[in-house]
Amino acid sequence: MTENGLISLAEVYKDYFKIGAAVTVNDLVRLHGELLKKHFNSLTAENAMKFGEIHPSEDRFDFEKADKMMEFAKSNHLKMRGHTFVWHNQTSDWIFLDTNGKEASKELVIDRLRKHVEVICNRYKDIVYTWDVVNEAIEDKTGEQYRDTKWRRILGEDYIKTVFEIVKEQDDKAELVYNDYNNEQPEKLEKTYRMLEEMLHKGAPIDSVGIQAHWSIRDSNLMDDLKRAIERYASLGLKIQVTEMDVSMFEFEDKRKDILEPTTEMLYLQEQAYHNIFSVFREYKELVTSVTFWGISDRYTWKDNFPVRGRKDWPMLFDMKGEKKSSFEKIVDFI
Ligand code: HXH
Repeated sequence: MTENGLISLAEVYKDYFKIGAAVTVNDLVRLHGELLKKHFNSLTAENAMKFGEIHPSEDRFDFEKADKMMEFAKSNHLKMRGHTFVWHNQTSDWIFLDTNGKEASKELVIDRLRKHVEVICNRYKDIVYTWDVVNEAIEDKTGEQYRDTKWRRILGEDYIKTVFEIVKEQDDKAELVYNDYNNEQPEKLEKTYRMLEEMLHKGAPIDSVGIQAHWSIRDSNLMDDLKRAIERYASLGLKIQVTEMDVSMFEFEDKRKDILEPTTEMLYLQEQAYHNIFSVFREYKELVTSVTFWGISDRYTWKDNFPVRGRKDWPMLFDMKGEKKSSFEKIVDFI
């Protein structure tokens, strides 16, 4: 830890954008707790504020984990990103069912969603500066524009607008975000652009696009795609948040399980990637309002189980011991 002595990432970037990390409650103590306090000024609950976790049945909320995060954030001068209200995963089924176990009506689902948002916003809006209002609504496996989800089936075509309006009613100060992955890639970028343009035209209070940024060390075209995406979203008057960044040692198609520690080449490619990506973020600092990592150190990351279950990955800026990697040095070496 002493080695991490002087430089604070959040401090280095204080005139650029917030620097965040996704956390579980276990990250609030010991090594990760210290790293959070030192290097970050924004915090996202990796799971604790997802619908299924925080509102498991109609009459029961489970605030325990999210409250611990809020307390940590308050005591240590961090703000929080709220993640996430409407998503097709990790959502409780009760919201879509009526008392007979049949699909609930639009009115009932809207009424329940409004109550959910009201409770969550009232509890957390002092510390939450931005909400991922809708997560991953664009279809990317077929030619369809929208992902076929229960939300869309029940609430109808304009449900994204409806949901943003509901959140806006409860918190008119926060930055409201549409969040997705691969939305810097040309095809998904165009689908997303069309959706946002239409929703904004209809009056949806969308402030920003969340680029999840689950990337890898060998993403060709990433810098060009990223710049194009930022400019294209900005042309709609939107800001950008980088919401879930990690730079995997493995391309998506690479399913190898025999690599037990990162090779020299991997570490080199990773530091180049981080260097280039952060140069782009800095270039667009007027548009980018936050950059959040989906984890803290290589000690624990969701990439250890995705896309290959049980395969260790090393996508973060801090290593297995919590020490700064060369990737860290590369993103602070501009000062
Ligand atoms: C994010 N999804 C979520 O926003 C976050 O809440 C979660 O904790 C982790 C990551 C990323 C994601 C999206 C789709 C997906 C996997 C991860 O499913 C795929 C399946 C096959 C191929 C590509 C994506």
